[in-house]
Amino acid sequence: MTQEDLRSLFRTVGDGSGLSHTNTYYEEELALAFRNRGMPLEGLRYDITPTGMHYLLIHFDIPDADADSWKLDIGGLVGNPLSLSMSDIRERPKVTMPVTMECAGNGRARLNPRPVSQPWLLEAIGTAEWTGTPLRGILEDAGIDSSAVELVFTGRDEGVQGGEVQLYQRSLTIEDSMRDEVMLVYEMNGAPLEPQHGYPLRLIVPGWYGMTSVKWLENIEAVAEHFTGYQMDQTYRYKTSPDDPGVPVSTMRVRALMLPPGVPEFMTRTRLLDSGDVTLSGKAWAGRLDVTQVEVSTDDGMSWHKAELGKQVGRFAWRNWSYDWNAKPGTHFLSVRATDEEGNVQPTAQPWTMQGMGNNLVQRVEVIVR
Ligand SMILES: Nc1nc2c(c(=O)[nH]1)N[C@H]1C(S)=C(S)[C@@H](COP(=O)(O)O)O[C@H]1N2
Ligand SMILES: [Mo]
Repeated sequence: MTQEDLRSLFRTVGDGSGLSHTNTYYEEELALAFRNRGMPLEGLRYDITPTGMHYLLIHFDIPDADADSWKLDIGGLVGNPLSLSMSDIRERPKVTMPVTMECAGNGRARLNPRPVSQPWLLEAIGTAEWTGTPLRGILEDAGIDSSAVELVFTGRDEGVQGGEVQLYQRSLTIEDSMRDEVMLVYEMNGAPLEPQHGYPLRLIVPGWYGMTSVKWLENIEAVAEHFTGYQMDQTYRYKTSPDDPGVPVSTMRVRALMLPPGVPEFMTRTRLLDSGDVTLSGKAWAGRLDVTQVEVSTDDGMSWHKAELGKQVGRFAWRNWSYDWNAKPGTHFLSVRATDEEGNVQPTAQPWTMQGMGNNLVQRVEVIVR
């Protein structure tokens, strides 16, 4: 292909006039996007996301923290309140588990109209090997009172959101907190947690969207009523209008992503690929459910073909998929969609909500084959 051919095939124009301008972004969203990086999609090639490529989401600031003086307090409706140091926690039974985590806002910026917030496209995802101790053992030692219905998890980070001064807090029912896989972790990918990922201690709730996995965890309180904090009742809701109380966001919806084939054009990320046989591949996950099917379309969603399911990285981690494609010269739109064991399949029309939560609309990858 000549330079002229490529210039006319790729949408980029020097002044940006060839770029997508269905969305214009506020500078504040850009600032959030710098703070809260995503996983570059080529990171889909790794079963375990390198720590520096795992997505980040931090509502306020990364707090100052020191493992030597850190204390986790467990109180409220418990028979035996505890105050644990990091060495107390490290002495407890140790488990390591790969867990796929996704931000509930992943896909938000692909909605139209776009909810203004952290403008994720598809990259708020990662799979890390987390090391820590099961929460359940600690709860058993604390002796949760039978009158308790939820645990409130409080991080050290403080800020203002929706006009409310708050610490980052989320709650979980006692039943969900007692599940075998829920962990208090102090290592990620074999190294101490980095400051931005919750050093020195965080919660990991496998299968749930990321907001549940409270970082910089300082306090667990057993309470007798549903906790109505900002991050529970004001946000992380599937709401369709301002006065709709909405439904709480919980486990991750089914989704597959494709490792973009070939090489990218600098601005648009449209792919350039040589014609011939190519194996398309990627990862798929479905919260606490299993992925039962992955399908690929190479004709912009007109027809779908079963992909081969590959290795599942862990009970609560994504699984590989692949599909062999004979790429013919021209422009193609590739898509992938997954189905979970309950028959939920990713939508091809946007699941619009006020806060842009749980948008698992299928990915669409533009590819120019030469
Ligand atoms: N204390 C605290 N915990 C938090 C958050 C936060 O802002 N503060 N963000 C949550 C959200 S919305 C997500 S998606 C995950 C992101 O975890 P990561 O940055 O380690 O990927 O952390 C969750 N835990
Ligand atoms: Mo998130």
